Amino acid sequence: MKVVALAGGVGAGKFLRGLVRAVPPTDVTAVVNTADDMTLHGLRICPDLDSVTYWLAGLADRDRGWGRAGESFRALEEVRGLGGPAWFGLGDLDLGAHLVRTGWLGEGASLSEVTARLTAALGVGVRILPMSDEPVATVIDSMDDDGSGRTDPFQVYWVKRGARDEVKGVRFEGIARARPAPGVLEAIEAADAIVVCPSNPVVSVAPILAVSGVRDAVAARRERAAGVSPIVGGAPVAGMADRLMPAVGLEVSALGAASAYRGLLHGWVVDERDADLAPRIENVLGMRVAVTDTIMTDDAVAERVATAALELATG
Ligand code: FO1
Repeated sequence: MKVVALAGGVGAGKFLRGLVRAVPPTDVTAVVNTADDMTLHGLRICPDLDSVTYWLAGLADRDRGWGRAGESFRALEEVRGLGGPAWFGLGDLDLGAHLVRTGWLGEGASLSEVTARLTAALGVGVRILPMSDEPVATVIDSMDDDGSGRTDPFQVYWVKRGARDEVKGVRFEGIARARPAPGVLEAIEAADAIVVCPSNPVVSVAPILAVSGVRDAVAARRERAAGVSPIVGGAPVAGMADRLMPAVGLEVSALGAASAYRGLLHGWVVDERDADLAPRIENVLGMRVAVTDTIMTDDAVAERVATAALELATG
């Protein structure tokens, strides 16, 4: 069964570890958000591509969610001591990927080619595709504590400023010029199942869908498409979706997250704690709902979540 997963960072990484227990890894294509990417110290950093890669390679730090297990931060401390920007936690092992990626991009390789080489080197069987080879940057328009308007790149809003600013709007700079990376549309068209990972609907999945042709390609396969709620009991399992969803008119609930995919998905997996929302999701949004434990504390739980999503997508 050929499966396409639309993926952000941590939630997607955990989910994909379960998905590859339910179907062979070589049957899975993950289309990953790149709008969180940034350049720092001259290095191209792709947090969601790296999170998904590290989780699937068995190298992720399970507790922290992002970055590598067994990581050290000696280079970062040196940067701090030298007076450089040290607000973004680049670990020593993680830096290896950024160095190699930046070098290959500088030699003219596309982000897709670089990603294929990195994932092969780390033994990842899933085909991991960036949503686009062209750069797209999420920009957050917000209001700070003293009422002044601000505009920040996503990682500055989230990591440097700790998501403390009141979000007024979310934009994806460069999206109009971004074409789907090679293989993205073809994979969606050929998929037996399309699954939206439990990722942030506003800054992880929305940019993927906003790449030219992707939303239409998914909508055309709606009967084969299902998603997993990243919101459980009215709060995100990880990340800052609760700060961002209201800014784009979405309620912070499993229903609100589902409504981001109105007309796109046939099924929606919610946590047991949100079982009471199932009738409204079915009646208002026309989606079939599966209820299960979606807190992916280990790969066995993630496999059950993935199986529920696959059943909805193919049933
Ligand atoms: N998240 C943090 O909260 N603090 C960090 O210092 C940080 C560093 C970092 C380095 C590499 C990387 O791939 C991800 C990193 N993240 C960090 C996670 C990242 O900011 C976001 O969680 C994702 O972009 C959202 O999917």
